[in-house]
Amino acid sequence: MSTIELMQTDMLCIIDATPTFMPGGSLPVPNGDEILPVINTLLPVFQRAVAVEDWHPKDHSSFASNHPGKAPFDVVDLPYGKQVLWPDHAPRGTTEAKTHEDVDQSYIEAIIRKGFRKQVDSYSGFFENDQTTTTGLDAYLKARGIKRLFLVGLATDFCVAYTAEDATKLGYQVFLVEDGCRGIGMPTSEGKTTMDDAYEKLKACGVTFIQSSDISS
Ligand code: VGL
Ligand code: ZN
Repeated sequence: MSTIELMQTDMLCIIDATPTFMPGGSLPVPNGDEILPVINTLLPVFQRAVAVEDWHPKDHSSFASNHPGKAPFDVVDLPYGKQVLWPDHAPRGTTEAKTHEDVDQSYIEAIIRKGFRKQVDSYSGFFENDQTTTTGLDAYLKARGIKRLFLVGLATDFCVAYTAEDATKLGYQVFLVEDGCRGIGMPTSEGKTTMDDAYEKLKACGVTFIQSSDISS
């Protein structure tokens, strides 16, 4: 990848860079905190970002604790489809659910919160897992004339991947900044993981994988 020159119509999207998904948090992504210096290097280059935050009520249907007899990482059928059950995480209104305090907040122009309706989870920053209810992020970005999205955050194979896929469907050109993301990597079929599946899916959608050093400062 040659150097990418930024334009006025570019946006850095920070997905779930919150303590709940970092070591010491409720649903830690391995080495999730390593994205923080990468984000802080990119923020002054972009001069702007939107942040997306998981923002769950205590009785959220994605929590295994709300499904008697089920354990975290079990999969259940909910009215809108299959849902992985998670440990309780991202308690709304708390420091754990807010973008990590080490991220320079001064460049964040909008925060979109998701997963706050009890019945429906939301991995994507654009649509809840019913794939119908919007979060408002697309309307915001379109109103701002944004055409290219550069994604960083957690977890690569869940919220970042779902956001990236929806973004391509909504007509954005999407770049996934690999060193600004970390994944969970749950085993799936035939020795593969959710990371392999996410990469396969995103390549097919036309997402471009880059390093933060590919972006011209
Ligand atoms: C996420 C699982 C549950 C994520 C959020 O941010 O990738 N993963 N909720
Ligand atoms: Zn969640």
